[in-house]
Amino acid sequence: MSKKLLDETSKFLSYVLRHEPQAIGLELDTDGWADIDALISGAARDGRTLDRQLIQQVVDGSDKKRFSTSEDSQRIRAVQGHSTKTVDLQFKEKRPPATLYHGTATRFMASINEQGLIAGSRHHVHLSQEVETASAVGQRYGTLVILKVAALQMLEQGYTFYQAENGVWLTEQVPVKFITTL
Ligand code: HQG
Repeated sequence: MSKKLLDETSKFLSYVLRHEPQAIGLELDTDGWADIDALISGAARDGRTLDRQLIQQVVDGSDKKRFSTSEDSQRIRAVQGHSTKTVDLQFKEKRPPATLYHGTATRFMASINEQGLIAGSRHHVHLSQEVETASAVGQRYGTLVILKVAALQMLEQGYTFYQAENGVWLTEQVPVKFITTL
């Protein structure tokens, strides 16, 4: 299986399982689960050949563990990162470490300095425990800026944090007063 095919398939799965399931006539339940046979036939109508082996390799090989399959191997979902309104994942609340990191780009900073971090089209602001992960995320958008978020202080002031099963930290928003630049 070529890396290119695995990367392309991972991007496709992110697209349909997080954002636009309707693009291939796929139904997700509120927990984000899609039937794997329906995913394969929906993708085929879109001219994309998927099979269970390829899907499983993407699930197992995903550096960020973006996807999971059900115990009976009949269903698949993205574990976080959704924008589609049909999905409402019930994340467990969790006490965050003192500091979490968010990677972004210089071009967003004027707006972030005014509004804080907002979820945008996704359901949450995404934060990470490691600077390296935040760097990789921020670099996708331009010249990197790493922001430090005073997560524990936020918790103490009533904000809620969740952790997805792949370790990504989530919160609804981060007001300016809790943000510093690394
Ligand atoms: C920025 C990756 C202007 C924010 C990662 C980011 C993550 C603002 C962009 C996941 C803003 C949104 C998500 C404000 C935030 N004004 N810009 N007030 N507040 N922004 O892609 O966090 O590889 O929706 O800094 O691991 O970059 O896809 O979010 O630059 O978990 O699996 O608006 O994507 O996972 O971009 O990345 P995104 P993100 P995957």
